[in-house]
Amino acid sequence: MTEAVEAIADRFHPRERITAIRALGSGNVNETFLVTHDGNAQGGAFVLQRLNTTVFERPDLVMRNLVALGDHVQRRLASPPPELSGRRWEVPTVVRCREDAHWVEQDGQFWRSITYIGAATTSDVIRDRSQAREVGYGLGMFHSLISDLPAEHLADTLENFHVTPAYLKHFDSVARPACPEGSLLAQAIAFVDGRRGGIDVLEAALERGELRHRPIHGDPKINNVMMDEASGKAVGLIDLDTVKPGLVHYDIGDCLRSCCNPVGEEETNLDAVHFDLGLCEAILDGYLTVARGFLSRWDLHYLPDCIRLIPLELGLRFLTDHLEGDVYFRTNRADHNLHRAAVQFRLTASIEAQMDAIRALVRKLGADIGNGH
Ligand code: GN1
Ligand code: MG
Repeated sequence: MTEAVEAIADRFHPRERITAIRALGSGNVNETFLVTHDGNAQGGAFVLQRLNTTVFERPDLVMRNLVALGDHVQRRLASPPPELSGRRWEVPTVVRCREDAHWVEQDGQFWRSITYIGAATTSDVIRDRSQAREVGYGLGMFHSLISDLPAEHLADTLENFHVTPAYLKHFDSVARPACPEGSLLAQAIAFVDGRRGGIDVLEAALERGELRHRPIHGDPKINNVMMDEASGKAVGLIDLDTVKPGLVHYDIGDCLRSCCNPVGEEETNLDAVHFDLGLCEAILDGYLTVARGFLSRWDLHYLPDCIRLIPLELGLRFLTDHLEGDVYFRTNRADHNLHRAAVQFRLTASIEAQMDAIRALVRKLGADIGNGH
């Protein structure tokens, strides 16, 4: 590990007691490390992260949200909901640096530390339906525990995050190079152009008052749900920088687009990409065991739309970043973002082909939801 990272870690924990620092996870935005140490009563480990301040322009507000969220959930866990009985639930919280500040700013970089959830793991692709059900439960529990955190207690740290029409507007403002007909780029652009109508479906529903903002996670993809190593049960959601007010639909769509493509979002063989309806059913079923109580009929009505919209949106975000020269998502090869976009568009097409079945599934699972709302 570089001397620079060691020096930062030392601001949080005395260097001589640190036993190892290694890269952690596969995030596309921040840089994350696991620091292990001995020499204090708990021993253990913490997560050290360099926040991408090009993406998060107000890291101080990200930290404020993290503290507000942590405090709120700790209060809720003092009398845990019945669905949590027999389970553990963990919330990553801010670890202050040795000078007692919430973060360290050095050489124009923003570093912070959060607690590490032990005896739990994440995976990049889903194994089976029982794991899918747990992922759904995890998202439902997360939503349930923050459902009474007043949205105005959370700052909007990423303006227009998951507002699909805003991403389309941005895409339209970016120069498009001439590209050979039939090329991957030409196909990707044509895919977006063919789907402009209805791209505002969720925002229009919000505007009409059919949907409303609540606190959301913002990025509940499969590898942000931690599973207990022994029991395989969901124990918490990590990567809380995108927690802010939004539509729960963004989260549900994001979770499903990430989990129901069994080959994962980095797949290079496009023909292997598809949306697995069985996994979708397991996730929604797990989600609804907890979320049933706070969803309305309108929430339910727009679920099929968000399942289609969020992969389309992510594809559009990857494609725009490709056209802009990879300024947002971290890449490790030329055309990486273009391939990522192509994966999301294949997934969108697979969802579109199964739309009737998805609507029927949502109707079946939500038959008794929101009566009286
Ligand atoms: C980014 O950095 P990471 O991997 O946690 C992105 C998400 C995307 C995801 C796709 C702040 O998340 O919105 O869904 O990549 N996060 C941000 O892998 O833009
Ligand atoms: Mg993230």
